Amino acid sequence: MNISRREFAATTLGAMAGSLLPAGWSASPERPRPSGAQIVWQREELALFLHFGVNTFTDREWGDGREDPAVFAPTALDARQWARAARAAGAGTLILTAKHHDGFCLWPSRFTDHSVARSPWRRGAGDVVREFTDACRAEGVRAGLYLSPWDRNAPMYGDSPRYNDYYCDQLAELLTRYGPIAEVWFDGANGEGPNGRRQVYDWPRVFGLVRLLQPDAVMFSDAGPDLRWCGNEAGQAGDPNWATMDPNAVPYPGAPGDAVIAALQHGDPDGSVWRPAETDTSIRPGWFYHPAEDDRVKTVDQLTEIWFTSVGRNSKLLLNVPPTREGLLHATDVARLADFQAKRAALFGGDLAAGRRVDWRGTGRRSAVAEVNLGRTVTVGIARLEEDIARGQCVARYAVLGAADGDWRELSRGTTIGHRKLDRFASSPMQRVRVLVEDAVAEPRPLRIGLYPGG
Ligand code: FUL
Repeated sequence: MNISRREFAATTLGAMAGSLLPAGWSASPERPRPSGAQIVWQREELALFLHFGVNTFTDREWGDGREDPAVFAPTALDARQWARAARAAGAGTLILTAKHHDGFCLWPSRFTDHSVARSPWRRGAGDVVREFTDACRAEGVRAGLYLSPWDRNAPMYGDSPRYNDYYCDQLAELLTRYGPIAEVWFDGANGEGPNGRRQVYDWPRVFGLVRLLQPDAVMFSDAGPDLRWCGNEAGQAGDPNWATMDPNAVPYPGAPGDAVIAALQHGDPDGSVWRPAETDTSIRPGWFYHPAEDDRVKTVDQLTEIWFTSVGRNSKLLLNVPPTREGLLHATDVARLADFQAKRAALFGGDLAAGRRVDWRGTGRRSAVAEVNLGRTVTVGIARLEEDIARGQCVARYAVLGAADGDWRELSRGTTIGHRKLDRFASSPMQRVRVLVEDAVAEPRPLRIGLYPGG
């Protein structure tokens, strides 16, 4: 007999299984857990975003779709340089804007002339998506693609069924020509088309196509299905930040409203789906490269701050580093990425709790205490707390306490933990550290604890 879990629960067999549970057990509904692909996505912690296209050459953020493909003329494009910089920065995935809102395709699509095929670059025979995916593979990083739903060039945009066919045809090209794609990024920005009409998207069809053609890829949009937007472009995930959420809270990508933003920021402890928040922000003020912003690249301190408010709040950081008109990442940005990586290595290189046993004791149905004895007095200024998210997310409120002699002092307190929570406090000497789990949405499971000097 081959029946699904839902069908099983509805059968008499399912009812019997419930009654066969040991006395004192209740068949409580299982909480959502991540898929294997979602775990891989989250453990990577850092991905790079590459906004590149006609805007790079017109000095704009949003093209209007009337750009001449001839403007796309990178003089020294080298995708290996992008991938090398990403790897050196500790990023596991790179996501390229294969098509932005202007509709210009960085690959020679069979379905439009508005592409690299009509540009002077490589005499019209080039394919940026090909060079990008090849470079990622060669450098051992994963490739992701952004395909803007909003298309200000496509004449059939707003003629909904026809544009949905066009969009799916382009998606199919991207997902069948270039080998494994780790992440597919659907932007929520959706305005009018060249004819002033708005498009009604067939999202179930789009998501279904990705599942069919790249079953291991994760899909990002405001409305998932695998990853949700964190609700802003400033590098700040919500606090609290649940990886679970109510799928009805954000019905489609680009859905407006304060309630939508709150749902994206915080998730929902009672949510029925696992849909963690991705934090996308740019290393520069804009998403595309503008020479005037060469001296406005975020500092290592700003990037480190963003690390604490994204990865340090149970999210993943998708950091945009835009290629220049040469088709290279700018030297300033590459150096900044390397310095940012060095800073993280310095902050998190020496875990003072490494190899120390964490004593774990339940103190109630929804509370517990974890304690680490560091064996000596050391300076501690950062705590790294982690739940085993493969088994779901559970902690709703906690406090971190430290003691040098016998006196316990509160160092920080917070709400959710999830994959990773990073807390900073004034560095001070400590011999023992305790984490009190004060509330949880299910019986809490042992936490992993890392401790660092800070500074
Ligand atoms: C937004 C877009 O409108 C921006 O141009 C950029 O692509 C950003 C990542 O998403 O919605």
